[in-house]
Amino acid sequence: MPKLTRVHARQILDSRGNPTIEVDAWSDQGLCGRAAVPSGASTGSREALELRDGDKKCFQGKGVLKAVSNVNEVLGPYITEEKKFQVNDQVGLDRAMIDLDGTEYKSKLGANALLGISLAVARLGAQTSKLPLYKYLREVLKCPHPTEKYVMPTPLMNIINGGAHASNNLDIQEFMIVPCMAKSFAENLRAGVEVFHSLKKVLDKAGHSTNVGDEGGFAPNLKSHEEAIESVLKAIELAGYRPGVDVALSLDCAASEFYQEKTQLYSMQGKDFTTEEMIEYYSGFLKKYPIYSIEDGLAEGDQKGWTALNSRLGSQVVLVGDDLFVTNKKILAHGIEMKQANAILVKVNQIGTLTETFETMDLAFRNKMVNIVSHRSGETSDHFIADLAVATSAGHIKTGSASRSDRMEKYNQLLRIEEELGQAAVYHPVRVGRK
Ligand code: 2PG
Ligand code: MG
Repeated sequence: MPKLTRVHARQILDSRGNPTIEVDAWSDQGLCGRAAVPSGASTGSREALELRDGDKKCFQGKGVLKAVSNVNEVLGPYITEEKKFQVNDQVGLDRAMIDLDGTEYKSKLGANALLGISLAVARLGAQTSKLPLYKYLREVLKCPHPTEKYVMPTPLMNIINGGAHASNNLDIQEFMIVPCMAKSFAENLRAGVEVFHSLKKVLDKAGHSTNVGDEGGFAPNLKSHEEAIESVLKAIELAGYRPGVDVALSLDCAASEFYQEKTQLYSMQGKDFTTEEMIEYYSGFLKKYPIYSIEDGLAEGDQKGWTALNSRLGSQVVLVGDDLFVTNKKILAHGIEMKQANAILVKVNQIGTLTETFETMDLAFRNKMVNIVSHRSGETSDHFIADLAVATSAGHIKTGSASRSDRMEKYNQLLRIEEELGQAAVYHPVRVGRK
């Protein structure tokens, strides 16, 4: 088996024009795997550390040259010394990097440094095995997967952007659609794209801006969250689909962003809400709208609130922990014990290695939780997560709207994979159909 002989990192720019890290990993056969690291805006406080230089004179403090040098001068020499790793020894490699860093949140060397290597080596392994990445992740690295056959993910497409992703007045960060017609990924994607274009017409007609936010969704100033939801429902109908049957709705509230730790109140749409009132607010939404999932409906610090939310609404809707679980196995285990949610958002850079991502997903699958593989609001053209979603039969991918190449790259990769797989099944969300 070929050995890992060299890794090299460089600073590149992401979809927001912020620096990020890209890594090349080489084998002794001369093959090279490459990966780039994404970056969030509404981050959970317990995410693994994204190491930034902090030099205000350079990229306003957002440079990643320290992380680059940690790859080139520290991690790289250590993991390639005496060619000690075979290119497919992902677990050995990831563990060695975690041990070398030695901190709980990868704060010494930076999760961005570790993740760049981890993903680049997985790509190198796939090349060496002459397998497409999704097959390599499943067949060689034995990633967790709840179904024997490959299942194409159903997309969650963020077509109205608010919160930290846009400069508008919407506190809820993401108004998403879930095209779920169970025919094929390509058909679902087409429906999503058609709804996106119809939404442009709906917003235009109502005199709203159709500029887009960080994830390629529209970012209009609207009267209320209800107006956002109703605009999306109109767009679904205008595109010729049935809301709640062909295309459902999904929200990412990113509520940590508008939670006041001190008062334990949520400040939203010009009002303050207690946890109980927030739960009531969502319960009202579920009565009125065909909502499939609610992500980060409460803040990560509102630990008991999550248990109350899940006990009240968990049988009606998919409740997704993003900032709450930060793709961390230990934190997820605690959440499972507390019965806090029935779904998890999976973001590779929240935890910092592929091996740990697999461990977290495995725990979630074993507890029958819905898994949603997700992009970050700051992305690159790297489409690793598309392969990850298929390899793990995750069921869902959340990777933005139907514009901006950084988002479309992931959808396009899924089209390629579906073509290659032939008649692959597509995930059908069981709860959709209820209005
Ligand atoms: C989220 C993500 C991705 P960010 O909150 O789910 O949509 O946003 O990357 O800014 O954390
Ligand atoms: Mg989120």
